[in-house]
Amino acid sequence: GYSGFIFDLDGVIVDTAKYHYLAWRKTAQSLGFDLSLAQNENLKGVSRERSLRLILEWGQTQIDEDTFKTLMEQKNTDYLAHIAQMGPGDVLPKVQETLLFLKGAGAKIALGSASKNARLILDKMKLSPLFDAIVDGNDVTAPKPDPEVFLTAAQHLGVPAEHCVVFEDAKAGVTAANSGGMYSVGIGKKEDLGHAHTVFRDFNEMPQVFLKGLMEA
Ligand code: B16
Ligand code: MG
Repeated sequence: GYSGFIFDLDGVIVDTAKYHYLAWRKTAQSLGFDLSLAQNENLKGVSRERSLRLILEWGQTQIDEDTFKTLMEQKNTDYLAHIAQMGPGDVLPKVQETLLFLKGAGAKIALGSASKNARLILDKMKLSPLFDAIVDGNDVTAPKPDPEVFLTAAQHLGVPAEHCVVFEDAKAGVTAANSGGMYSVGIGKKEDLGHAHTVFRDFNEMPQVFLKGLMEA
């Protein structure tokens, strides 16, 4: 059965995807173009640096390395200003219950996030103590869709990849989980996450028997 459960952060545990979008949109607008929600879908789970490279490509804009660094810093400052307002009440519905249920059943739990702000956010949500391992954007070199972040998380848990389940809201994250040989659960729309093994809109829609089934599989 599956005994390792790896959670993405942004868009799975907290709805920070909207803040990433607001901050990147501001970046794009400062350069004279806009960033659509559809484009933003392709930024989910993507590292900060790669996100800015994509945005510049879409806006057909070239900048020097110094400006690139400044824009990344500015984006993070704007993003953190949104995050500053958040607290435990912003944990998405049924996430805490799911974590407690899995823990109670003896499963191991990890965070597998591309974000360099992951530890800060998990602390703010008062969820850090529930995690047996935390792997984030500071710990890996190859960003999603490379499976490194999830493989490292599995390693820290001491659970083989093929006994791990990954919860992901991002296309790139589902791809990463699949290529790591894990069971992928998409959190979001089937249209975006059709390559996941299973998709639920959110944790409210995920019955406990589904999790039990995975553990007993
Ligand atoms: P940061 P996840 C990802 O987190 C976000 O989905 C993505 O939009 C963001 O660009 C990336 O983290 C880097 O975040 O700028 O905070 O280092 O979904 O993998 O938890
Ligand atoms: Mg995400």
